Amino acid sequence: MTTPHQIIIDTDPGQDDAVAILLALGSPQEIEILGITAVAGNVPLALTEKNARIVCELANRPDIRVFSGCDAPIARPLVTAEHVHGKTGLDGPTLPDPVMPLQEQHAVDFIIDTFRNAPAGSISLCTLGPLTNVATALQRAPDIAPKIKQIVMMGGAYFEVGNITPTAEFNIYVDPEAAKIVFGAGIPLVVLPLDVTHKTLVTKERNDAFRALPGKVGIAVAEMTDFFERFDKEKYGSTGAPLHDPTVIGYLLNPDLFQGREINVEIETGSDLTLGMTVADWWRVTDRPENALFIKDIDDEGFFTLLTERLATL
Ligand SMILES: [Ca+2]
Repeated sequence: MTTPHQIIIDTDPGQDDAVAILLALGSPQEIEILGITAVAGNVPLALTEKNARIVCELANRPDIRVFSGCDAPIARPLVTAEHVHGKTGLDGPTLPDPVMPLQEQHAVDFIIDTFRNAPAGSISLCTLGPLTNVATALQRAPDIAPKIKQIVMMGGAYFEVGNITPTAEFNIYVDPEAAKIVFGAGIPLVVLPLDVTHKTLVTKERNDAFRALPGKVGIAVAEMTDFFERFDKEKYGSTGAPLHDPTVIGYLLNPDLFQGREINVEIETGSDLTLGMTVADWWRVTDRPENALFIKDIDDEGFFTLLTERLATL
């Protein structure tokens, strides 16, 4: 048996974040979660840290450590997405308030300490929200950069361009200064952009498959994906809601389900019109050095089979 991936999940739950966390919790052979760090994003921090604990308890894992992080982007006021995720961020199912405690340590300190105390290249960071916690950790402790095995992130877009503005994806748009720090840190990056997640749709058949799982997790996931489906179906006229963040965990579990290119990606922080754009040199028309594996395609059938299988174990 191979050693499991040791990971920190940095997240702003969010229904799709919740499904990503559940996929990781349903894969204990391959993934060991060292901690979950909450950041402000889809909803304010007080809700994202609470939602992270709600999700751990849904999976009967109150032992997972959840840390609260930054409540606002590095240089801008917070932009949230209640129009997609509902008022709580986890609208859809009715889930009890969490009993498990929040850790006392700040998420940024947890990230710094964890990497400083681990062998180089042993721990991956999985980011599912704005990059504020990670960038703040890198600013305060640049020595951790060479110790991070990789950052696998949901963020950005190239062919799909944008979802929160015509040219920007939400996670990058909310804290573009943070994204610029992360993309410039020399850490191996794997980017799961809208180009992938808009091919990862919860069709009715897939939603039915979640709902039919034994236990409360499958029903909760069906209700969560039902909720944000309303928004996306109306907006994109698609057959189901894109399941953004779980692709990050899917990549860790089976990278063969994904295809992309090593390219240069820069973050726009100066233009009002295109703020937060991921300027991805897909066609390699510049000499700028490669800094990310930018994923474009997914075997969505294979991914949903894996996801449903793992949720069934919870
Ligand atoms: Ca998210």
